[in-house]
Amino acid sequence: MLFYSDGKIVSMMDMLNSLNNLPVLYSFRRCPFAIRARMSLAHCIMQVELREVLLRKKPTAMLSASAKGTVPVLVLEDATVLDESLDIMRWAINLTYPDVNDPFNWLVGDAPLLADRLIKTNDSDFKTALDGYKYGRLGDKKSPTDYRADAEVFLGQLENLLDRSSFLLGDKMSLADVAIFPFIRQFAGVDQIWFNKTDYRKLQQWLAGFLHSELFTQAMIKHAVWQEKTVIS
Ligand SMILES: N[C@@H](CCC(=O)N[C@@H](CS)C(=O)NCC(=O)O)C(=O)O
Repeated sequence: MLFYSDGKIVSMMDMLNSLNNLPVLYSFRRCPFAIRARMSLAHCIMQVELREVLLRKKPTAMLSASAKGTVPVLVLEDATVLDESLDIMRWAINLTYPDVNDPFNWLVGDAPLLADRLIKTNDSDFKTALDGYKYGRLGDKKSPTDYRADAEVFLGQLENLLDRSSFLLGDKMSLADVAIFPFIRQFAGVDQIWFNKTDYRKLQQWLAGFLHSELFTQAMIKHAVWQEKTVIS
């Protein structure tokens, strides 16, 4: 059955979603930035209307919410737009646990500077090395193995931290773990045999723990690509 709503023909499911008035998350399943956002939303048991997009054919509704054209994008009920994955993570945690002072310790009260530094290195130097290793660059003087060696600087730092505790900043999972994990997963997947043979034993265990976690399983549930409705004017 189809309904007419806000100038659009919409399906029963869309109608129910709009009545529920959930925040809308534009996402791409494999994107590590979107994975970290979805894991945080799952951790906070936050319901959203997930709109799976194709990066080569981004929906107009997503681009009008955020012109920079990256996922994830979260559009709140009051039309506020969060288009940085870390902002989405922090928003979900602050909203869900405002009075109880971050009971899961995700915002790592005693080590926020280290968390920030790790995430910044992950999102800049490590991400550049990961892309060079995974995709290579045409006409680039550096080979994928050079990029892999660059990436190993960060892997070494993570291994040292994980040698001291089961998660990066202590014995509890924190925002830093969840923010960084999807990128390590992607790195390991480029050449799994090589990664498994390295001496990053603690990092391998940490990665395996996440890959088998309920949080990751939930974040990776498959969604059909969201179809934008035709506006009838
Ligand atoms: N700083 C952004 C980066 C997000 C980002 O770069 N996402 C990639 C996908 S993994 C993207 O949307 N790229 C645009 C494209 O490929 O067209 C964030 O943390 O949300």
